[in-house]
Amino acid sequence: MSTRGIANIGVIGLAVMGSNLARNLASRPGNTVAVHNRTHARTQELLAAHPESGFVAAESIDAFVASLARPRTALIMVQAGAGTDAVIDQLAARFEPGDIIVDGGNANFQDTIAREQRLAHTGIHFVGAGISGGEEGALRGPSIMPGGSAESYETLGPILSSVAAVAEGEPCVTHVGTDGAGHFVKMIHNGIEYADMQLIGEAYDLLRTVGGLEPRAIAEVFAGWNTGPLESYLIEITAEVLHHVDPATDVPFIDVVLDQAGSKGTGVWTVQNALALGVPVSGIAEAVFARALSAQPAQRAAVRRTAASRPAPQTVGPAFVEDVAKALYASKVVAYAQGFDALTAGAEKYGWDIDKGRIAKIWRGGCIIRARFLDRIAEAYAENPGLSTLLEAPYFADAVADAQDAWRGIVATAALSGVPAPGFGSALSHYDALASHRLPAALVQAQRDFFGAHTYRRTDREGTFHTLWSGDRSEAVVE
Ligand code: NBP
Repeated sequence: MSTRGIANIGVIGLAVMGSNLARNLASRPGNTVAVHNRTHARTQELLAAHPESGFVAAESIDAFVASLARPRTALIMVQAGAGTDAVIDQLAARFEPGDIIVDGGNANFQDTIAREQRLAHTGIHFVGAGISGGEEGALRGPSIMPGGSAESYETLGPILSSVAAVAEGEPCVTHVGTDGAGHFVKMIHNGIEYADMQLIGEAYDLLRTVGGLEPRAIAEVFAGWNTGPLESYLIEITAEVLHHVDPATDVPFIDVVLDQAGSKGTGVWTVQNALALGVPVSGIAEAVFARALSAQPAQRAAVRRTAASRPAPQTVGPAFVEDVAKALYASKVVAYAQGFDALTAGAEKYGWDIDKGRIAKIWRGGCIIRARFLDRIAEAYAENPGLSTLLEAPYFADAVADAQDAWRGIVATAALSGVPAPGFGSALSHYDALASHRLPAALVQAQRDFFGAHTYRRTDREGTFHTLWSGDRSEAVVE
């Protein structure tokens, strides 16, 4: 039987993500899936393991392209970077105007913008699609954040909707914006994920070090939290991790894991871009720095040796666990508010029409930060799409106000007990800075004028001014 033009979607790159997505696609009615991998043995393994998928396998790139129906639609799931470029070039040499190349890997959105521009003259649509949920998500339903042209989404939308996770009856996929918007939104998702994980880590540390709870008891606390407003995938898996006992040593698994965290770089990208955009994503930055600090064993050992006596953990009362929950919730509100601020700034800079309420909705299922909480964010933007910050939405304003006493108490307790809580602390400072009537930025601006004649504006009249600091200290109107 000829396989010419029979597949409505093709997947290139059949490592764990590509093969799981291909299987997911093949399991949905209406899809016929072509598959190709540089090393053909991998394709053969997939076919042998999953004959039920009815894949159209292609050993060569020419056969792969020939097996696709028009407009040809190919999803690239290869290693980000040079591998992706190599495959794009292979496809672009064979595709025709109107065909669609989708990069579902973890590309930097700037690379996606450049790749789209590179292909623009060919009439081939290039779509960068953020895909979150890891290998399990790829197989069972990820959250998908495609960018690219609106025209390509007409073909792509139904295909991606068929495999995406479903939350409250809606597929977790939407056309998030043009060119690199998909990978930008995925980057921000990952940044928020970093912040959320750090905050959960700090809650665990406080419960253990100050609260005196053992991992199993903390697991129960997290399992309980997972039935309330903190309900989320990350809280759920934290309970499971803390329950787990290392089979080799019979001690809590958490105690045999080296306390040095790694990363693949998307948190760093988020912070770098937010810095360039002038958006204070301090929760994400603290999370990235906390991982970096953890991976400095020599410094840690040196300061452990030289540090003066360490404070004893504070004595805490029966409300401690509940207070930690409140501090966690309030800090999380700030971290998400910061992430959505970065989305707003990116959309403005790159000209994307990003619907933040829709983004909150497609993050409710399939992805790592999926949570009940995102419903609240979607509701907040539905009520007022022009929110200047999530912190002004009535629901979040009330939630943070309710948590405030506990939050301050926990940050103070952490400091007095010598427990590092950079996420909780910076989130509280962010909130307090926004809520302050007057900030010491006035002093900073005056200092800038003193040493660099950087000028200042006044509270009592319009204009730009400079004080003649090294002269008679009279004030000059600059403009
Ligand atoms: P890997 O990132 O491990 O990449 C392996 C695949 O890339 C293999 O199919 C390999 O072919 C292919 N490949 C390479 Br390497 N260089 C190539 C080239 N020059 N030409 C053609 N193919 C090439 O796979 P993965 O972990 O499945 O991830 C795929 C993408 O999805 C990545 O961008 C990743 O960042 C992203 N992602 C991963 C996750 C996750 O949880 N793992 C989650 C979300 C997104 P070969 O078999 O011939 O070596």
